[in-house]
Amino acid sequence: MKSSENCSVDPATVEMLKHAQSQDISLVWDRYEAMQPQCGFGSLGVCCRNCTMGPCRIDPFGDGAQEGVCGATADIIAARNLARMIACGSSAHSDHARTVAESLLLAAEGSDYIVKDVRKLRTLAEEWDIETAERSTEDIAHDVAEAALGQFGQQRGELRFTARAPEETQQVWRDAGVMPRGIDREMVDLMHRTHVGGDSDYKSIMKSGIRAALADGWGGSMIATELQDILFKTPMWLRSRTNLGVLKRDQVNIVVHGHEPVLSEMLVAATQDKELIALAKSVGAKGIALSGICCTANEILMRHGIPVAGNFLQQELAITTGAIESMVVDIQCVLPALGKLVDKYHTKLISTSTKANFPNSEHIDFHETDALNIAKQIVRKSIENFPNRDKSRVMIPDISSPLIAGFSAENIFTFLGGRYRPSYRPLNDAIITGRLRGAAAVVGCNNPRHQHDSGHLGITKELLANDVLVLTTGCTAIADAKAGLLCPEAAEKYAGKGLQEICRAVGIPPVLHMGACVDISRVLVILSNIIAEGGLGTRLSDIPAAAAAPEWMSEKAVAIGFYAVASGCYTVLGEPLPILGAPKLTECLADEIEETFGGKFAVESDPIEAAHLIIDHIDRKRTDLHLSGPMYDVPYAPKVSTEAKAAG
Ligand code: XCC
Ligand code: SF4
Repeated sequence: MKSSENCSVDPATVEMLKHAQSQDISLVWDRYEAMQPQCGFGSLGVCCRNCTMGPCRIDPFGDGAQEGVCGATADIIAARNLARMIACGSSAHSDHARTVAESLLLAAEGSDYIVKDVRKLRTLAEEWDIETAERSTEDIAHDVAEAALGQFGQQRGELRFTARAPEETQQVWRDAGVMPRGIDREMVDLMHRTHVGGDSDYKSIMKSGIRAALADGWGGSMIATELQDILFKTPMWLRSRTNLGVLKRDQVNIVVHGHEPVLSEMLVAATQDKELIALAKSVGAKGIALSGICCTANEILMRHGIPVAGNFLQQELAITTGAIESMVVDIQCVLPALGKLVDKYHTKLISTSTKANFPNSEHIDFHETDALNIAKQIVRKSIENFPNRDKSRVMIPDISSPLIAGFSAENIFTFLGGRYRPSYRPLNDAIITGRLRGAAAVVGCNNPRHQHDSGHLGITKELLANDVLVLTTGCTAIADAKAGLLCPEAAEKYAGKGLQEICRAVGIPPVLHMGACVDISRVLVILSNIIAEGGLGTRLSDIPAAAAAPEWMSEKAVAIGFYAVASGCYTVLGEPLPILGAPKLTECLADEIEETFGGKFAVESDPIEAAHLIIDHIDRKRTDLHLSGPMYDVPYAPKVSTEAKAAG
């Protein structure tokens, strides 16, 4: 394997990598290396196995076959493959949303779940024309849940939340024929048309792909965010810590990993149960320590301040600390490799989703109807496992960082607007005057192809230095938190003068943690609010803003990229989409698509260069809006560039 320092810029990860190497434990980085060289046809997107006349592959050098047995060209094959990635990614977010909607329905009928944010429930009910006057919370929750569930099977019309977008952006979608009708419908449409002998025009395949992606961003993901806020409360800014050092030497460590907060929320409650804490003490532990990995960690961080043990590439390392009694997983981004790994430790891998079993996992089916009892059962099992911990093998890096999280479309303005002026006006004014150059959403995964966290940190620091406010979610947010970027002090260290002034005046960090990846829907709402506030154009694509996913790897990230682009966002990827063997499709997504939607994709693996693509884009948008340049111009290549470059 590469040296530990080449694998990651995170000191805790480097320390644990060395530890794992000394124990002869193979990790995701080793498997990545063993997989080299990876298939070139697959990377370029020109391999098809959609029927058994194939598999077929197109020779990218033009010497061999230029069409599949059915006659499909590179552009058709790559478009179909990409479309299927979008379908899967959108389905993941949306099926998660379905579970939340079902849980809200249970809350209405009386269960362990209760509506914690009644105000948000009522606001959403009014938005959806559901009667609220003189009705009980349960009745309203029932109707909202049913209406949300209706969005999945809706056959005609437009998804409800698309009405949140500026009118002109909605019209762009209607004119382009990509306005999503129903969530499930768009996924089926996309799968159907990619069947052998189906849609054989890469442009119309992409059109359907965009519709499915919009059904994620303005459908599934937004439903998940909104209903989770209603059920578990809208986040409020809070402090916590992150990195493997949050694991406790003397307590029962339970780590949740995956995505759906319907489970992790109940575990938060169960780990606070007095009887269970007493039980933990009876087996010699000082208490029960809950922490998380990946997006489910972000969910309970945002609402309860539960510490985050790490991001995607740290899931195996967490187990190699030897200090985890149970890793409780649901679905998405859980490496099947965990099965083999837990065999070497006392750690129990507990799978809980009806949709996902894992090798070597003990399955405890999580029924929303008996949620708290099941959560308690999981906690009890974890406690009973504490005496099996081999203390001589425990190795927890003494590294963790403080952070502030809990930003939402509702509370960002109480920060940026000041407590007494609840509007987006001050945010818009900050951009209009150029104190803020613009905003960028930096999001996404980790990928062993890239030095862990270096893409996130490199691009984010460079944006900050150039007075770009950064919004973040998912594994990027955890990377930023580990590096101290989610603290107000980070503004002094990394931000340009204008952004510093804003951060100082309102006491915010220069990077705002908006939650899990489904919560990128919060960014869509914020952008819509910015347009509604006025002065920054009439379409989402007018805003001096952009997006980046420096270390993305998942199909969910593809879906997000597409709804971002279709929502007018210039989106810079650190890793190309698997389409480079398809010249026309590549041209379409990197250029032509902008004319219709105002957004397009760019690929740049160097984080500093990527940041400057975004900054240039923001400046172009400022010019288009006839705004002045940034208030304080930053000379190119400030101090962080060299630092990050050296690290890369
Ligand atoms: Fe998964 Fe959501 Fe990616 Fe992290 S960022 S690796 S998708 S956990 Ni969403
Ligand atoms: Fe080959 Fe066409 Fe079948 Fe794909 S659909 S495997 S390109 S014959």
